[in-house]
Amino acid sequence: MRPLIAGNWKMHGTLREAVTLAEAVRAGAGGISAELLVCPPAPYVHPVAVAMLGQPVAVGGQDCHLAVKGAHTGDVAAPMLRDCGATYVILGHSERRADHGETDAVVKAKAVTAMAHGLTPIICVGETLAQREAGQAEAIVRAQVAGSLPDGFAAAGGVVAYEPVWAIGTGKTPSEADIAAIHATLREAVGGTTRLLYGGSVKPGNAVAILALPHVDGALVGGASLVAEDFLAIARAAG
Ligand code: G2H
Repeated sequence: MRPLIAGNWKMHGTLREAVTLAEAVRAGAGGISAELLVCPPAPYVHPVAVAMLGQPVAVGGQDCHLAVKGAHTGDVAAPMLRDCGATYVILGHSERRADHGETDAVVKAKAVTAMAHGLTPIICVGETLAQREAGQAEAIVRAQVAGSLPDGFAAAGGVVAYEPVWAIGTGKTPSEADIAAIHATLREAVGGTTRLLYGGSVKPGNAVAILALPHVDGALVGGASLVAEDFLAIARAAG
């Protein structure tokens, strides 16, 4: 299946920097066979989508509310993201689960809303260091998948990202064997058509090896996605 290389810009940058980064990704996207996606902070989704108009780079949100509208100060609704040009949304990132107490049930409800409003969800799962050291990594991701993915997820093209919490922004990554083991577990859980991304300290230097692993169908890239050349180098590593 066609790999997906997604950039999660998290809460970084000015508007000017976001548009400059988008333009640099756009300029380098020619000839890359992987599908490219950038997920800017919510206020920058529309200007980045405008910068990507007519280009082979998709734009996504980093979260959406489970309701489509209402009294939810500070939140962003799925139809708003779609209206601003997004076609994907990251859901259940461990930073959302930790900072906002998002449970599997909340993530699942958000995914239902996202899918109903034309957004492809990218649902994140992953274990903490304590859970890995306790030998629970596979059981944790299995439980998160069972609890977070709604009916119809595969048919809607939903994507799952395995992001071990202890590898996020730390420069540490699991061994290739450990990534392969979790991805094999995920493949068994979600079936053959769902793209499985690896995320957590993906850099140009480790991307070739990670993206070559079985059942790794792309990457969710944080820090390295803020540098266009690094993001594009990772995308080229997807083959
Ligand atoms: C994991 C990843 C992107 P980073 O959160 O979602 O971030 O590549 O900085 O570890």
